[in-house]
Amino acid sequence: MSLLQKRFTVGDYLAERLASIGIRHHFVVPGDYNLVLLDKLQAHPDLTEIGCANELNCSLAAEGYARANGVSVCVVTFSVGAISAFNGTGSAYSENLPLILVSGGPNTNDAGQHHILHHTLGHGGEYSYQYEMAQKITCCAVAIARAEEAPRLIDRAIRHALLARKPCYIEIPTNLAGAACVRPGPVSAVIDPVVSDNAALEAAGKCAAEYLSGKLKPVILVGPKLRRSGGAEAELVKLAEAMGCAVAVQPAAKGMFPEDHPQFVGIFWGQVGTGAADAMVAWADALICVGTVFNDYSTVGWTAMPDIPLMVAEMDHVTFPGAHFSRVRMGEFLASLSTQVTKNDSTMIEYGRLKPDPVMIHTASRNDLLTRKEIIRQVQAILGKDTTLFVETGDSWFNGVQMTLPRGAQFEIEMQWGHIGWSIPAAFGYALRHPERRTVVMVGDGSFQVTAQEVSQMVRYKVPITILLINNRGYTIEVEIHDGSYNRIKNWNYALLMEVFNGGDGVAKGLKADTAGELADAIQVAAETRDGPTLVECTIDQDDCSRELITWGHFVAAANARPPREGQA
Ligand code: DPX
Ligand code: MG
Repeated sequence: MSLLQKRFTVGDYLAERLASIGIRHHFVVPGDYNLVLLDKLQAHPDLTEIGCANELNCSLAAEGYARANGVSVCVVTFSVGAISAFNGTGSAYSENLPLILVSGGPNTNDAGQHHILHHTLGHGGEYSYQYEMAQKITCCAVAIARAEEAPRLIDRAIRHALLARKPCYIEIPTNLAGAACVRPGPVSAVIDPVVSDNAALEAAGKCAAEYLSGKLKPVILVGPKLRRSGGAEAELVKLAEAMGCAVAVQPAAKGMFPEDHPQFVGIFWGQVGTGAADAMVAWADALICVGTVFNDYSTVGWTAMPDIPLMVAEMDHVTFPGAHFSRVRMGEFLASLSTQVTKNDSTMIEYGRLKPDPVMIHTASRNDLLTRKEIIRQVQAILGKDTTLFVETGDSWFNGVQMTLPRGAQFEIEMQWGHIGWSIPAAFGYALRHPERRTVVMVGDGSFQVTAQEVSQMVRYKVPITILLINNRGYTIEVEIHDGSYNRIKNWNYALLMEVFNGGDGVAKGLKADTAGELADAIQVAAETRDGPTLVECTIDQDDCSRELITWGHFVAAANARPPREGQA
């Protein structure tokens, strides 16, 4: 029977829409409220189902997939599943990723009959709480109550998510997934972008000229929303080259401006940044901020907040001191600005003077006990144009940010949400979409324990991720912010865990590196293992943490400890 002759259902409608917007893998955990829906998604020839170990991991795997693919989907069951998946949905919201969270829901007859249902809070007939919760953490939440409404609501949620670069929520009752439904119209109605308003674009350009006029030391500061805004990276390089000025990059945007570009002056992260970024931003008399996020972490506890009037280009608007322009697309704005600016290399001349000398890197001998610095040295050596480096919350942030990315290398970090354990499922989701790249994860022992089960899906789907698990026996970043016995954790035999996950038919490798030579050998094994993950437990001393982490920790602790202002306590 051809697809056209087949009876079409709500589940088929969703499947068709997901496939047509570019979804190739859908992440799922089954439950009786979503089983019919899963059958429909499975039946679509362009969709591959990826089972996850739990819904937290499922949502974080989808979060990582959205980083690679631009959009993702996570399908879970009611409450017991969805409420766990809200965490990864929150990550997608704060990291600006369109993740489509789909939850099965109770049979439509049950609400009216005031039934008490399993997987619910137990109030007879009151099941809207999940939809109401989802409204807070998505840009558009829809709960389908009648099959006839499904096309309109599904299209509305997906379009909102794609335009806002935020997650959306779609609830489909268990008895509607298989209900008859019309077929979808052209996908352009859902995916076509909104273009700039010409008058606003022109006015913003004039305002930019005014902002830059007379400025001798303009600097560009790149933030993580540059990539999330979709396709403005090339325009940014064009603008930078037209201006000839210094370009500094926020830590969460590392890699969004090429680090081998002569105008790259380092990661702007206050006292823990790289190159001469901090000095250049402090010296600037005009700062063009592109997709920047100034939060307590990126400003090192508010100590690195630029204090001059800013020009801020966002995904769909631009603001200046004293003026705001809505519906100005970032890419279009940067492109038009690059045609009107004049070249001024004064900041690059200054950078030439401030630029730190290259550091002499000590190479450890094979038998030397492993150190954090030696791990960085060895990881730096494997970064190539096809590598994507995931760095987990913890000292891995600071170690990763210190590295130099060769052209083409990608860097993924979750600095706004900062959920420990994110990197394992997120790297899994990412690598499924980018099998041609080498995905490397740097993750601490504490983070790994949160989502370790998802390594078993890497084994199951034969995904060759290299996991460098840095075992410093505890929550070291927390030690630096505020120490207590709660920062110690139970040690595991991490390498042996891979045998558990292999379960007789997997081929993943688990290795332990106590010395520099053992790490070099393990990295070699990881490079040769193409049909499953390699986990390398890198043991380091408990006190072996970066200078940057300690410095940053002190400032963040001070920001956390500010006493309530008068009248607040
Ligand atoms: C916590 C953090 O071992 O890394 O390098 O030892 O710090 P380091 P680990 O992975 O430990 C991580 C730990 C406990 N943060 O130091 S960063 C609080 C926290 C969080 N996310 C969630 N729960 C607690 N960030 C989900
Ligand atoms: Mg640790």
